[in-house]
Amino acid sequence: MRKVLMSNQAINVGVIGTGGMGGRHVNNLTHEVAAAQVVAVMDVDEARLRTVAAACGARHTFTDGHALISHPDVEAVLIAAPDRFHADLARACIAAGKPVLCEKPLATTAAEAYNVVAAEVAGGRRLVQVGFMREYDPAHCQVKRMIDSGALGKALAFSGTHINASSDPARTVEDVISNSAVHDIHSARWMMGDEIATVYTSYVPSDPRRPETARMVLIQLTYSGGAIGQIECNAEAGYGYEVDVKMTGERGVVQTNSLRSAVVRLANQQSQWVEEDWLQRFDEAYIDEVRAWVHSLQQGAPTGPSAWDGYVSMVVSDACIASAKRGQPVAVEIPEMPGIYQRG
Ligand code: ISE
Repeated sequence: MRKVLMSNQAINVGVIGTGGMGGRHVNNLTHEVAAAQVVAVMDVDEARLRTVAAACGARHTFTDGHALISHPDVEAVLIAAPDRFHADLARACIAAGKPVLCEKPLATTAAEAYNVVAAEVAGGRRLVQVGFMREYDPAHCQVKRMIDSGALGKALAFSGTHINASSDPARTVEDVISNSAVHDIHSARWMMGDEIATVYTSYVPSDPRRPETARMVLIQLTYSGGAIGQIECNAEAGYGYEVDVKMTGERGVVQTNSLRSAVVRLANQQSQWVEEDWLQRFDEAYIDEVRAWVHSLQQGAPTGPSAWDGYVSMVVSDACIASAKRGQPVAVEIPEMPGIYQRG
């Protein structure tokens, strides 16, 4: 493997965006990954930027992402800016020859995501990893190992449930699919080890007078190899956050259980804590994701979810949005995967 960074030394990371997600990554890189140090942070909120820089000891602060990417002290970049900036910043990292962990979605449309893939392919080596952190969640990994072991027989169906507590203001159908359900789309491909062939999306608007909004989205899938699947994405459940997957094989079923806390029985009631958001539910996954990313860079190049995965998830996301608008099933057309993305 051609090395992106020739180093057994700590890798100097620059983090773009220090809000909820970026702030968590800064914290994890600083306290949980011995092989990394955050040397630069960028945010347009200058007060937050100063607080985060002081807390992690970053020596450089920027209010412009491109300035951070081109700074010579920055060896690798983590992008946690708003979705609409992802593709442009990821391409800047590729142009600078710097590895990048880009939060999902890689772009807000498949066409934009393809530009990232094209830039990476032109450079002839992988630099981009996309933040599909569920690949690092212990329970998801167990499901994947079990299905890949063949013990359950051939996989027949995927089912994903994605419950978000609330959204204010109401979200658009596009946003619920491209920002939230995109995780489930990636899980559906990853778990099944097959591509999605058709999608059929139905949804309930958040405000019945505004059909462009969505609170509940249901996506039915068919796969190229004949399996089927479904994704339920609730943007406004009102009670908490849950993500689960279930795989049905010929001989059995394997599924995660989002409710990780102890079960309490009291006063003729049984109860369990439901987590509030993804930062709670995927706390371990986010740590393992950045650890694995930094380790992969020390070994040569990123090995986690690729720009290709980021692109294909957006092709499927665009098809889901088109299906929601037309009220009809839509076929998913995926071009041939370029050689640099072969895993293993
Ligand atoms: C958010 O951006 C995430 O990435 C979370 O994992 C997801 O559950 C949530 O729906 C998204 O808005």
